[in-house]
Amino acid sequence: MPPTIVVALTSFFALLGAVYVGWWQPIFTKLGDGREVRPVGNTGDCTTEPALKACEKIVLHQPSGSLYLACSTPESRTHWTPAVGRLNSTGMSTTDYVAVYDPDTSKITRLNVVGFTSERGLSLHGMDVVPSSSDPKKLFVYLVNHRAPLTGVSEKVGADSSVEIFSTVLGSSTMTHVKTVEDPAIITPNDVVGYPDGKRFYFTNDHGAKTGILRDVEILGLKRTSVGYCDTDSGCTIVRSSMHANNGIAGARNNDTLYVANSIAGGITVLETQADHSVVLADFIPTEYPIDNVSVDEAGHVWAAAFPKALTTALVHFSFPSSPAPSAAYRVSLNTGTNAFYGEKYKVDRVFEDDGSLASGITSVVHDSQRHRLFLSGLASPSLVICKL
Ligand SMILES: *[C@@H]1O[C@H](CO)[C@@H](O)[C@H](O)[C@H]1NC(C)=O
Ligand SMILES: *[C@@H]1O[C@H](CO)[C@@H](O)[C@H](O)[C@H]1NC(C)=O
Ligand SMILES: CC(=O)N[C@H]1CO[C@H](CO)[C@@H](O)[C@@H]1O
Repeated sequence: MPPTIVVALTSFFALLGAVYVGWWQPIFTKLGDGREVRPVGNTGDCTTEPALKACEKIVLHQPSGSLYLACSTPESRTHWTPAVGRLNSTGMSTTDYVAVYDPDTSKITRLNVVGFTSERGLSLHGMDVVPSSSDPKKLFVYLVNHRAPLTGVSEKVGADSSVEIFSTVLGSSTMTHVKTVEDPAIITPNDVVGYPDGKRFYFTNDHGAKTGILRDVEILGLKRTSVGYCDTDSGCTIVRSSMHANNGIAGARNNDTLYVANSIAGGITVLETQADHSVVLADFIPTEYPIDNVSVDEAGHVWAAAFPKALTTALVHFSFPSSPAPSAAYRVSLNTGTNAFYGEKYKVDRVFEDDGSLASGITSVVHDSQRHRLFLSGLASPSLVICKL
């Protein structure tokens, strides 16, 4: 072999090695390659509710202790989950539903939909449930709806996603459609934070585009995801772009803070909303594991579903929901300890971790700080999990 080729090949493989070690390996490590599951909080008083499967998002109604859940079927999720590039609309469920779960009685109520005439049905994902500012018994339900496209092949054009606003009353068995919000700024919606007026919300786009090659390499660090704001009277705008791997979004009630989860590199971006609905970057809270959906409890703690082994969750569990994926939950609180002086503003505690035999493929965790209950649920999970803390 002529020396120049040897040199060229050697350099090529050296470069490949360097790229692997310098770039890929940290990503794989972050995504759980070689990581051991370190169980915590999973041996106590936990129960499962297998009637509530594949409930991607759970929202606590704090005054009553009831849980609202956006549910589907594990089977449908394997075909149709636009957030993770599953775009076989032939296999999608159009009968996803919002359920209300009363942890005291274990009663499950599936909300019947009233006044929603679209033949394209509901294919649920992110959700928020917000008591109305004028009547606390009235609740607004904001739902991400991943509709199949009206024209074109779903694998090529992606989902035609909208946000649906419904209203319901605490204890009711129905929810009434208020409005469908569709807008060019709603590209790949993941999660929503609604206002108590039933008209306005913030949302995350979890990718930069519905389909395409760039979308597939966003995992390497491309900053193409965003946060948007919609007002049903005046439309939607992107209020922060060039973010990496946005996923769940949560707001503290009566507070201007928004928390956005990074599902690849981990960490929570803290944004402050302004009077004109723009947002400014306030902080970034790093976490060891990639995290998913975030929620804020009554005590102001931020709870995040985390993936000890994101590769198992994404590659195995989302394809074969019956095979378990390890799950974890983080609690983030303001650091009041002495090291707060040295710049550690937040304390991140790993409160729950399980190898998947109790809590599998968890993507959403919610804490009832009054009743000391932790709820865990997942995109394709076999059941809701409830633990006493
Ligand atoms: C899409 O879903 C349908 C219905 O479940 C299924 O029959 C078909 O095999 C799926 N296509 C692919 C490519 O997985
Ligand atoms: C909102 O709540 C968070 C956490 O509880 C706190 O850190 C932040 O300062 C609050 N912001 C405002 C504007 O009250
Ligand atoms: C709102 C919501 O539930 N968002 C994310 C939760 O976790 C799954 C798994 O990664 C994501 O696909 C969702 O987008």
